[in-house]
Amino acid sequence: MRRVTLTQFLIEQQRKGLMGADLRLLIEVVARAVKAIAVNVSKGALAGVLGEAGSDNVQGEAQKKLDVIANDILIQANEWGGHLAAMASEEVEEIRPISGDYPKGAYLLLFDPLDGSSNIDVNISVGTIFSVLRCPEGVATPTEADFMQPGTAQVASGYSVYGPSTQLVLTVGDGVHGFTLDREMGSFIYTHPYMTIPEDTKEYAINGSNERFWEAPVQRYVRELRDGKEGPRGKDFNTRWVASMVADVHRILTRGGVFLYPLDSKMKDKGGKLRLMYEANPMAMIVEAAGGAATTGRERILDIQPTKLHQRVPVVLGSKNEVELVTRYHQEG
Ligand code: FBP
Repeated sequence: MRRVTLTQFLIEQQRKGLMGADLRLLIEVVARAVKAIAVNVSKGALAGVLGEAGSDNVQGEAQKKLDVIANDILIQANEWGGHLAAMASEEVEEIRPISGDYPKGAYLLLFDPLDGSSNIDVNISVGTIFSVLRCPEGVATPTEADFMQPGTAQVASGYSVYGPSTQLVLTVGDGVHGFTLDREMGSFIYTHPYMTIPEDTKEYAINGSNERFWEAPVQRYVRELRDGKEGPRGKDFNTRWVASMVADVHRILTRGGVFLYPLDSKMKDKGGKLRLMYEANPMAMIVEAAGGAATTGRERILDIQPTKLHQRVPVVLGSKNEVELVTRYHQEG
């Protein structure tokens, strides 16, 4: 089989008129940063990159050394790249306009440099998530307000998984495509064309230890999954929870499933656990492009009008029929 690299795939997308040269080059810059992060993640203790960085991020969470390393790699690569007007990161409070030393571009980039931080030191898959928006016409120096665009305005999104192999999954609007890093060549090879999510599934992912904090519709939904064949669902379900959203979503892209990080009474005042702009929105774009669905339990995630850069939302995504059932249970109250 002819091996197609990420560069060749993107050039073919451009020839089909699905993207311009600047978006193609931006995605290539992000992919190069992902390769550099993969090297650091895979070195682990050998490079002394495990453990805490000794600082907190804007969310008040203790930063891991690799959170900081991944963040620096993405900022340096994209600052120099020339395709952005500004960027925003889970690890940094304010947006970061491209400084005057570098050429500016037409896009805004948001990213979670290292998703699944709680798994870094225990050698379980982690990843990077990114979302691309257009910078509003005529805006030379973007502000946070220019980033406040609904998920439907994304022109591209993707994630990488640093696991047994390093994979990159992305969409520019024409299906979802997966690439595997060939470490010898140093290139991403096109291995998973048009990834799709089956409408039905027997597998769910949720942090069950939060059950007593969940709202009634989610308690009902999960109880019925557990009751299996003997219950109203009439079939048995299995459960998986990696606690790295990228790994749980990648499993769903690969074999179906439903992922829930619902609103619970512990974080009601925060609005949820996962962040809208650089976790929920990019994953929702990918899941919908693969034939799945993504809601908060109450509304379509991609339709949410953002108000704050680091706002959080409840997330229910994956196999369409399960997501619709959870959403119906919320409507039934
Ligand atoms: P970060 O690691 O980027 O902060 O992401 C949040 C996250 O780790 C998700 O990847 C994952 O789905 C969730 O939190 C796990 O939460 P919990 O520790 O409650 O299981």
